[in-house]
Amino acid sequence: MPDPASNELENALEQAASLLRGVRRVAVLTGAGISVESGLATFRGAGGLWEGHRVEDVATPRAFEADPNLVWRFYNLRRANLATVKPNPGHFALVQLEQRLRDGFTLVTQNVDGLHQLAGSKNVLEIHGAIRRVRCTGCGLTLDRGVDPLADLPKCAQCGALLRPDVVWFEEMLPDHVWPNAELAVKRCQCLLVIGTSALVYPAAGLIDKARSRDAKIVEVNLAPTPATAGVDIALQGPAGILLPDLIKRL
Ligand code: BJW
Ligand code: ZN
Repeated sequence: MPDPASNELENALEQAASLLRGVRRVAVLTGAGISVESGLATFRGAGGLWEGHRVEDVATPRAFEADPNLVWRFYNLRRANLATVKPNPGHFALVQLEQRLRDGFTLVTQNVDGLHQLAGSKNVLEIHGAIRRVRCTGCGLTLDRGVDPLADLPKCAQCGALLRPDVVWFEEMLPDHVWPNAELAVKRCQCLLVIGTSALVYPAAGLIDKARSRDAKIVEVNLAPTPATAGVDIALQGPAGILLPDLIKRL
């Protein structure tokens, strides 16, 4: 007896491949789920990064002002962990998609882990910043510090003020040299691939509605249904590290 669930997935994969074969402009929105098969934790849910921390203790500007040591300890652990992880087949599948579409491909990522670039993706918009970078709270200087350990409370070499991770915390605006390009790519695309995000955090999640309002087709790849699932054209349920290579192989 064929398994109806795998039949359904097979049909959905074929439909998604046929859709992608027929379009020239694709935008992709990724979240923490695409890096799970590299060994990184997601934010929400069991085993998530914020288990044991209240979000407001680590991911708001107020939290950093109140206890920069706690916040830096949290980010230094994550920076050190990045030294041990590599991109997975899901990241590499998106590199192949970009090679196929060339200028018609934009990868908008909420991830701060840098794994898309490490895999070889070129047109990447990091809308929530990058954990490898630090930013001066005094003069605004930004620097790529890789994943090497930093001093407990690192200071700016230029002005002496406290450095912070160059990421976007709750209640902060998204970088104004990146966000408008993400909106533009999504408004122009014919198909938006939404991969491994809970679609809970705005304004990133709002990109899905933006694409839909311009009649783009939406394909979601996620282990589990999200608030976006009901409104997408094709939902592929399963691990991105398996489904994305399968999808790209069919093109
Ligand atoms: C797999 C898988 C596998 C697992 N394969 N899939 C209404 C009320 C109150 C507040 C707001 C509101 N509307 C908007 C806001 C503000 C707020 C917000 O959205 N809050 C909501 C939570 C309600 N947004 C903001 O504050 C933003 N700024 C802003 O709006 O500015 C204007 C403003 C100014 C002043 C005041 C108010 C507003 C900024 C948002 C910044 C988010 N920053 C973080 C931290 C980055 C730094 C760091 O890494 O530490 O970004 S939060 C965190 O969430 C991180 C992520 O990028 C982001 C999204 O998470 P993601 O990637 O979706 O991960 P998860 O864990 O949620 O989901 C993983 C998914 O993967 C799941 O679905 C799994 O099923 C799936 N999965 N394994 C495929 N193998
Ligand atoms: Zn400075």
